Amino acid sequence: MTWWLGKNAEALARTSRGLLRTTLRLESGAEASCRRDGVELRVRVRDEGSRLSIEADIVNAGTRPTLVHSIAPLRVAEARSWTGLLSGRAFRQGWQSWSPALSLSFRQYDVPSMPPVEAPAESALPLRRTGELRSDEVLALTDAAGRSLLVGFETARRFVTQVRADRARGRLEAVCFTDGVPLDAGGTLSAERLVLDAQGSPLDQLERYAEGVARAMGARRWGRSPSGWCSWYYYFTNVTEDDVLAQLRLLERIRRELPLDYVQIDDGYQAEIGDWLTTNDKFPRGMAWLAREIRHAGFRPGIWLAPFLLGSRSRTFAEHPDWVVRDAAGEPVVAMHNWGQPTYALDGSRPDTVAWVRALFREVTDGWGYDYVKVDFLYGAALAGRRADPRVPRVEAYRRLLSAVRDGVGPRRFVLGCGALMGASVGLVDGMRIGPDVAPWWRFQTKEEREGRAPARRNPARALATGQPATDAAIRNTLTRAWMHGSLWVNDPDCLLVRQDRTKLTHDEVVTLATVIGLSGGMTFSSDDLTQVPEERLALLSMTLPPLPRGAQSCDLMERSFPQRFVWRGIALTEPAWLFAVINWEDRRRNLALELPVGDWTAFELWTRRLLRAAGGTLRLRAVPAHGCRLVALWPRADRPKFVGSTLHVGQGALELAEETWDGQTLRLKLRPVARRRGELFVAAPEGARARTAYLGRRRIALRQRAGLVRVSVELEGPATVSVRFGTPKRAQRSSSKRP
Ligand code: 9PG
Repeated sequence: MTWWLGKNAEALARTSRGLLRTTLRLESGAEASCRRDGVELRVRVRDEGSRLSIEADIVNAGTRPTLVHSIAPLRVAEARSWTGLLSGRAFRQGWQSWSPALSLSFRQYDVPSMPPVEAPAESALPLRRTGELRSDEVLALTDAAGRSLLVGFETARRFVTQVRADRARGRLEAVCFTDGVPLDAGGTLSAERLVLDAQGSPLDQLERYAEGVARAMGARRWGRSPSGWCSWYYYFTNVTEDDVLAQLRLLERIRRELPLDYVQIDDGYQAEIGDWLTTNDKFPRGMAWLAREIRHAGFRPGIWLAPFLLGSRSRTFAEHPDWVVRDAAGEPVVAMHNWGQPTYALDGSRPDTVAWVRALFREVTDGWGYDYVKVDFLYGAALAGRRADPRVPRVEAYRRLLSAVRDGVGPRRFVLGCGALMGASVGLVDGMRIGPDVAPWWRFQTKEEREGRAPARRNPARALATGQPATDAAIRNTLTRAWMHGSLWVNDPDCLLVRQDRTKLTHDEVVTLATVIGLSGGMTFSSDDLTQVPEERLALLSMTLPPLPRGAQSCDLMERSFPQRFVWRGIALTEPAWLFAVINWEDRRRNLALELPVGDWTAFELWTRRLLRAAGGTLRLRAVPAHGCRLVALWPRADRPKFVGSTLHVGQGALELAEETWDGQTLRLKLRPVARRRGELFVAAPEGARARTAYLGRRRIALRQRAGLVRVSVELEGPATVSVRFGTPKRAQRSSSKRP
């Protein structure tokens, strides 16, 4: 591996004894050190297969304690040989669930993140220049020549980290913010481990990075993503016990079509933020009773808490004012103004707060009976400020509290992190919200815009900028953080809203949301009043259930801030070889093109129910509606009739098709319904082949054929075989594809 980063690499540290600085050779086995006033910076470079890792320690060899402010295991300045990378594009993200994650060009301004999604570093000043991009934990760079480089911290046990690139200075820097923790004489403090990867595409590098973080941090592996219903996006804080019961009654009736695992009560049951075990009067029979009702109906109970926040009005805060993080003046640090009050952050350096969190979650799970906890607004515990024990840096304080959640919940129940730190949550959560909230509208608007008091601004940079609730931003992060899914945790793309009441989302926007959540393989939660949702919209939800066993990736992650192509790869004969979601982000209808992988394909588009013809390796997708999408299934071209898709599941065969056989005359499709029972199957017929009859089991069913596409409507009670008999074209051939 050539480390063309050049000769100008250094490592630096800021301590109370001053700045330590040493040059560093970027090759395996290299070591460097420097010393100042009894304090030493030691750096080691190691070969990790296709990557290099850099470990940096501060050793206090003196006789007095020192304070350690930051360690930069890598800074490269004026590296002329690679500055090309700083004129390409970079993938950047923020430190927590809601933070924007996207690629930007060095000609753009970085996204102006606002609290609570702002970059956490002490020097997170507003950026005033273009060409200066910052990313929390990991930055991936790529240039026009096709070179790429990932720089990322593989651990997040104690410290907040950031990677920064500055085109004007030709500088790249990876910094670990050590919060000024004291280091005693004789002590050692290690920075989080940094890795560099220059092999393959940025997406390869990000996937490898996720695997590295997963190994280093002991990621949990849940398996198939959970599904469920969540109260938040319809009822918000007004949710009542009766609302939940009404959903339960409906869910019991339609559980075959909507086989959801969990019914999750969100924000709105608690007496106060911090007073979790006291229920408000909208839940008169209490949360243990409701958990039993949910379980009795055949679902597993889930519940929301913001366990690291204390509302200023809460009894817990009144009784324990010393439990919160404070600023230099001794005032509580405000984690967020919400729920009509300031909320403060729990101090995780204290044994009593950690014990309180553990006991709280034991009660919610073992006591009340909840099997799933959505723990929200977690970033609060990692805010800068004064903690009781100054030796505990903020990420460590965060992890102590999150470990207490895990201890209380136990190893087998599901923990969903939300508003949560990314790397620092790995190994402690099963699922992770990886984007801003969805919303019953497409794009973020200010209050004035929503109320029609200001004209809507069309500047897309604004949509980039915020972690505020908006469906476009939620979808964007689902695409841009897809590489985390299955490695670090299961991704939570947030809820799928399909309703027609209380929403401004158009039909096309709902279809895009369903398609992206469906292909993501991530958690699939509904959050509507399902009693009000018309049948054809329930069908959209049903088509995403259960979640696919594997996730899709954004192949144009580094080309656009809002990726247009989300790609899922099939591995079995009953799966499409490829599934492509192609999204129109523009506000007007557009023709889009999809470049196909090399091969000879039959392409079926689900939402327009059409076979598409490739011209020169490109598919033309005509008149894709504003904010709409197309879902294209590619199958190896066959000279016989062939299943190409269905409206039973977005996976287009991946789940519902068990086996396909062709005996020269009849195509037999063995189906195993997973959720949706009533739908259409699509079969591509070669030239001249004419479908004559179709049967569902022994019962004759109607079929339609237009040009090369045969359509049959089915309603399945259970596993069943659909047979379509063809009037034989002259030269019938025998072939079949069976699962081994
Ligand atoms: C409950 C909600 C839901 C939701 C969570 C979280 O002000 N903010 O920036 C802000 C961001 C997200 C947010 C609330 C406020 O939503 O993501 O699913 O559980 O809390 O209050």
